[in-house]
Amino acid sequence: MQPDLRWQKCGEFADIVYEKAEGIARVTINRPHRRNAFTPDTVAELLKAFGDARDDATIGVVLLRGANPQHDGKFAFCAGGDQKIRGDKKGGYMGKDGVPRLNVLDLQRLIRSMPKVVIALVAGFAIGGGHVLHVICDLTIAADNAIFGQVGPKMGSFDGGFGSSYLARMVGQKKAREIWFLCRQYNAQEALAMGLVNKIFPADQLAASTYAYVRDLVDNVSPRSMAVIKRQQYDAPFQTLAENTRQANVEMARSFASDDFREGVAHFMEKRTPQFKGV
Ligand code: 1HA
Repeated sequence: MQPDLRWQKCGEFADIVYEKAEGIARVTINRPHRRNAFTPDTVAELLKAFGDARDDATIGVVLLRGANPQHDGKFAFCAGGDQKIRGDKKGGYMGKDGVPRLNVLDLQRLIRSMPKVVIALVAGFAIGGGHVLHVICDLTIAADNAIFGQVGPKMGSFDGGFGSSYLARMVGQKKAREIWFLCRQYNAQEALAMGLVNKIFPADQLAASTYAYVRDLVDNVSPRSMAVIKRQQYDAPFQTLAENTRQANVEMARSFASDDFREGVAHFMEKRTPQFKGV
């Protein structure tokens, strides 16, 4: 397959670009001015695109990536939740309609449960909720400039569902705790060594190299077999994680009322070190 596939744009979206070509769907988060951070509106669009790809019998593989390169030449897959629209009251992340939503957890569940192979293409930063998104995907292909990490606790936030438990099953308990507690950043080679990514390609060859990799999946793999493998081998043991995710959702809604949550966004906006009080 050539990288110059004739991508057909599907639908009109503000924050994402959704395209299809030759059995592949491609979803691009298109908010480069915020390192492709997502709002509830972005996530609503992602849910729509992923829902369409799930239901389209011609689609076998879905690629998720961030728009690149950015205004300053840097790259980002996704920097997580948009800190600039985190409400200052009890609501957490607020969409344009003023209603707070945690719909990224719905997106996580959709990606895990859909009977299609979902591949994260990570160039640059996969940080916070953006890191969780690539963890949730079935495969991750990284550019050699990729940077991975969680930041939640530094922002008075967390992901107590798939983002914690699934990650721990992927990289092991000690490493997962280090990732969440210390909030360090890891390069592509470190991510490969801990089992976070499947392949690394040079950034300027990411698209072309990925297409060859994906072509094999689209042309030579039975979609039916793949769907059953995804459900039984990988997801069946994770039913409890889905329940954990639901509980984490409740905890998160509670924590929106905390001082720490407000301080998490305040220090980021004011570019200073945080002063958390644990309340
Ligand atoms: O906590 C949750 C959730 C909780 C409950 C349920 C669901 C959740 C879902 C998600 C999340 C989270 O994701 S929490 C964590 C949210 N993410 C962050 O706090 C990351 C913040 N960003 C950074 O640490 C850095 O920007 C970076 C390591 C990704 C890149 O650094 P760099 O290259 O130095 O760029 P920087 O200058 O910081 O950023 C470029 C522009 O993008 C800045 O805008 P500017 O000041 O030029 O106008 C910056 O503010 C903006 N930006 C970057 N990340 C975000 C962002 N704006 C809003 N939200 C962001 N996440």
